[in-house]
Amino acid sequence: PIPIRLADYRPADHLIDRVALDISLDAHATRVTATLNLRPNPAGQRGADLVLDGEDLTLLSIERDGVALAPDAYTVTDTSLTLRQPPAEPFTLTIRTQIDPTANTRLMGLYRSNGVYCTQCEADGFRRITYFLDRPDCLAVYTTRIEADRGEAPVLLGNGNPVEAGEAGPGRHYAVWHDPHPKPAYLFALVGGRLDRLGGAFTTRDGRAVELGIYVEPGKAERAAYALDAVIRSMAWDEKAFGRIYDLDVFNVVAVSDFNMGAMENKGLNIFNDRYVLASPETATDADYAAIEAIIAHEYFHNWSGNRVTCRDWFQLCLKEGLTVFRDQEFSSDMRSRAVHRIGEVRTLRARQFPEDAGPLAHPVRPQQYAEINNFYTATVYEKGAEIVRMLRTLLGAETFARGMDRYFADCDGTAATVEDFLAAFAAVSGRDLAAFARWYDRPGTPVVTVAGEHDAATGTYTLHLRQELPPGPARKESAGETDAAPALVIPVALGLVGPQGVLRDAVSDRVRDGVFVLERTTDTVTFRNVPVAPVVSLFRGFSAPVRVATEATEADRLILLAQDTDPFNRWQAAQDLAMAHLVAGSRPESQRPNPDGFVTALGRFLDGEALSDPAFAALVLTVPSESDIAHALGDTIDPDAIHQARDDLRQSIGTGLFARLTRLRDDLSDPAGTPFSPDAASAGRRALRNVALDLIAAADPQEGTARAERQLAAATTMTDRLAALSVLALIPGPAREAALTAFAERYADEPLVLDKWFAIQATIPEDETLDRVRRLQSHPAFAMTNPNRVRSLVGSFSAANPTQFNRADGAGYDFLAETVLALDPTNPQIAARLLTGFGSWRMLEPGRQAKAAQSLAAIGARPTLSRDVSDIVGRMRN
Ligand code: BAL
Ligand code: ZN
Repeated sequence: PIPIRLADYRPADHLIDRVALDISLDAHATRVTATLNLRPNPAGQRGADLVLDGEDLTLLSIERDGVALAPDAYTVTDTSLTLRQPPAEPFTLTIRTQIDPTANTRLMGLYRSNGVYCTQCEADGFRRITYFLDRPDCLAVYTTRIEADRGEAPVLLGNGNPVEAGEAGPGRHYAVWHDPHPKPAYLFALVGGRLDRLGGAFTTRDGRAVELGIYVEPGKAERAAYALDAVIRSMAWDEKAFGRIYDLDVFNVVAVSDFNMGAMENKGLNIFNDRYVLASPETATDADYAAIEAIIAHEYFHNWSGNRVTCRDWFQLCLKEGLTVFRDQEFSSDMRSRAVHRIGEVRTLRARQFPEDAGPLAHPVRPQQYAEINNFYTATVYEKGAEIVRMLRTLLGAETFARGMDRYFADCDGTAATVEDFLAAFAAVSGRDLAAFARWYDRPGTPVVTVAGEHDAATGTYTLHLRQELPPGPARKESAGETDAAPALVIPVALGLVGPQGVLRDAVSDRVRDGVFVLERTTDTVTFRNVPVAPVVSLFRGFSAPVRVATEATEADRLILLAQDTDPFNRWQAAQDLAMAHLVAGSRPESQRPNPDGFVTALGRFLDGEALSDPAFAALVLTVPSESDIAHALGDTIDPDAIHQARDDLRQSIGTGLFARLTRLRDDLSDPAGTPFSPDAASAGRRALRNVALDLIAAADPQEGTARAERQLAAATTMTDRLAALSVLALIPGPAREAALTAFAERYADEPLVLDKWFAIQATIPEDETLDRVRRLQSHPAFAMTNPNRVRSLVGSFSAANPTQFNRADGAGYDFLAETVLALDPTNPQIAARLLTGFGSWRMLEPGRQAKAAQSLAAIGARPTLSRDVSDIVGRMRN
């Protein structure tokens, strides 16, 4: 595919001020009449042809200012409609097209999900509805008339506010929606179908009464209660935290079951993957509730960061996504425990973004080029993009940052903006030059910060030497033209000194302000005074920058941080580092396995001291790093079986060493009979800790673990407890596991979202038979290749979360993924391409597995009819 480059951006040659759409829904022959008010763009090229985007459309007619166009006045191709020599004055085009929503398996544009008509237009789906300037810098005011069979689609929803509704001939009805806020086409949406509604209300700070509606599959309205509550809390929070007020009379959320993404922020009409709306104690885990809260908030917050201020072009995707992730993280932190949430954010970043940044798909937060934009909805754009915003706040301070946000929204409201516009707002309010900071947007790869310290007892000083560098690898290749001598990044290092008795509060340095040192050169030095004894340095508190840290810290140093640091993130990090030292050594065949007793004893002390005061935090401290984290700590010639074994061994050591404590903890944390369910963070934390304890008990004693898990499964009143027990059983081969899996499937035969969990648990069993099991499950009646959630649960879990089996030494796991990608590509290339990213870390593997992975990638690459989505990923993966 030919790449599109940021450097080639130029404004459109025409503008569309107003759009009137008349859409008559039909399962196979939906008719769309689009009336576009066009004019030449003063910033564009004078006299240029008008080139509209279009894809999979049947053109029925086209008129200019009410007069049918002569056939030689325009040209239609598979991807465009070109009007030659358009007028130099404003004019109107009326274009009638026909589309087939039932045949739309790509789930982009207008399609049907379980019989419900719905749309997905980001990034470039609107061109599958009508011919249009389908680019984010083309902002128009939309009025949409939707007509449908009343029986088939009693509910008709559009963007903006409802204007009128009525009969439209025998059996048919219509609704008109008007959105007064100019928007790009990617924010267009409509829904038509049989849906139940859970209604609510919110009054904005400026007195606007907003009608809220959550629309779901008939019979499931009560499962939307948590989502509705999250909408109300999001609206209130955005007013208070960011001064952002909602700007329409209605706000609707619709849950559909076939959806490529998690959700979509269409103006006034958010459309969601149903897994991020529907929740009940019987069907949803605590993690599901937290995800619903976060994603409802995320899509709502886009109303300002994305919709009112949108992106000039798709290279600026992080402008709305990174910022909105930052905003939803702050919301969730305020709703829950900030420290626990921060650890979760960093775990996600390390699990998804660090590997991406270290592999063949590495790209800057703001890419310089793309072949297929749908492949850039990545952890780098979202999660690392959020970290950049967070660093900006750390550097400027909360108060200046808040003024900068206000300035950004004020200056850019109603525009399609750039990263430069965003930074300009903060430069204006702070008087700071942010040019060096801006390098974060353009530099791929995770920087490594190496830190060494020396204590001088005679002067009572402690000096830290810091060095930043970009590790060699794909990221360097991607940062075009940059070399080892690339200018430094601006890295906020939140830090403090700690001793065996606690934080050394008297230690000060002129270069540390509010606990933060700013590393803006390749190397630098910081000296603390008033340090009578050799301290331990607590670095990157709260994970103040998305970097890897290399230090000479010893086990003793880390034990001090775990016990004494005041920063909860770094206490957790110390436990992770202690575990990782064992896991890395244990994963290397030649190395001596260190004795974990000191670490296990420290965990025991930690549990005795505070497990019950903050169970959610304790659960995280007890969770050993994932196999993927260990692989990335090792860096190369990875043997996934050795990693798995090392992790099992450490879990077993912890379980054995703390057995009595863990069983007691489970008793202490059990809920008295009749305790009502609450999804709040404190209750979820108690469940999390008792289930981590169960996992470790089972690791130490599988028989005891089986018995306890079976009892928990029988008595559980929440999906969290039931699924945790099933996950424990899934790791222990034998009849108990198979019986439990069968019973679970029978109980939830009519609950597709719950069966997704059941698919995922089985796909991640680390045993040789799992691939056969996954293949068998592909024929299960509840599985469907047409449904993205099912594919992600079964195939995605196997490739992304089962390292030993996906990376089988015989290459069968790779072959399976390649087959599935090729099977899916013709119908849903977006999901096929996403699955293919399961190969993202293939170059880190030992040579035998690398060769097998290369063969599978070559087999995909050899298919002559690949979609742009898949061919882009496979090309970069093999490059
Ligand atoms: N804009 C795509 C879905 C999301 O990030 O909100
Ligand atoms: Zn988003």
